[in-house]
Amino acid sequence: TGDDLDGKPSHFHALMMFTKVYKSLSLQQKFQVAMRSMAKHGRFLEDEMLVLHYVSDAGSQELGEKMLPELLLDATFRYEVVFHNVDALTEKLFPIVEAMQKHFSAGSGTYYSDAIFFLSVAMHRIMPAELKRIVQLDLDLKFRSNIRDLFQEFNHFPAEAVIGIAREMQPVYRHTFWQYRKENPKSYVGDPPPDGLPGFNSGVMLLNLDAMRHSTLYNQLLEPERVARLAEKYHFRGHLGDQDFFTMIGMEHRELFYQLSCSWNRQLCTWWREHGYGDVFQLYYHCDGPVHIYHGNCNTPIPDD
Ligand code: UPG
Repeated sequence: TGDDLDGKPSHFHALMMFTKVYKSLSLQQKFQVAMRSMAKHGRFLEDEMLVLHYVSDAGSQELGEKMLPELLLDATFRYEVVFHNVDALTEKLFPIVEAMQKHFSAGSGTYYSDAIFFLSVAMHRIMPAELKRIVQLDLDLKFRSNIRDLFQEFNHFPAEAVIGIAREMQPVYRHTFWQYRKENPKSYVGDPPPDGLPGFNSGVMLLNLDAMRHSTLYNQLLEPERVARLAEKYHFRGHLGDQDFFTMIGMEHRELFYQLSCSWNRQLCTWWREHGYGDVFQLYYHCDGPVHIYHGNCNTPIPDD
């Protein structure tokens, strides 16, 4: 995995969280849509391989192994499937992310099992060094373009960037940063695009693991004191895990993030339109251009093309 042929990566790694799927018909349906559309639009060169990583429990792995051959029947490319045990990963992850969990998790306590929602944050310390780049995807996606083109976005990262991620398309962080915005009325934090900083959405993420390993700044930001200091500065209290962490450090250090186009993560959830933000909603929700990936977040139905 992660090998180079003449400096050209021949293996393309994609990872999805895949837990409790065996007991949720809704997740199974999302999985089918995501994998069928990925297979349908995926094009790779002959010597290339798409490596599909799933973070699973035993029951979901068994189901995944049974369903995948059929879902990928139309694939014209070579692929390989790797299952990672969620408990084994959680054990490695917990000590690294334990301190930040209280700032970015629902509820009051720090739950061991919530650590996995921060996998992307410390993936560079969990995965073997040979793995240089990986794309992390939610299950509630529908591809309308070749996933190989998504990997090409790694080539546009500026020197200091470690993660490629699209903006959040609802005013959720306008809400989260309410107090900071009141104290700093001239700040762009939580404002809509094109000039504002609306935060990030974690449904589609390009993780340059090599760059994450080598970035002194990024690794400093994982230290509990640094996280606590920033959370205090921004009065930040969230419940969306990695997405909250990246949003918060992105307000302070934009150079760490390559802004992926909204067409690679066209989120469809409209929850905040009905919950106090109808007046500004469209400013956030708007996205120009052809959609490469639909993201049916908060269980929003995805259009049939
Ligand atoms: N997942 C599982 N098992 C579960 C629940 C979730 O494997 O029981 C995985 C799955 O890959 C899923 C992902 O986790 O796609 C995210 O969970 P999901 O239920 O899709 O999150 P939502 O709460 O609907 O979405 C919020 C945001 C969304 C963001 C996501 C991840 O709306 O934009 O990408 O959280 O933080």
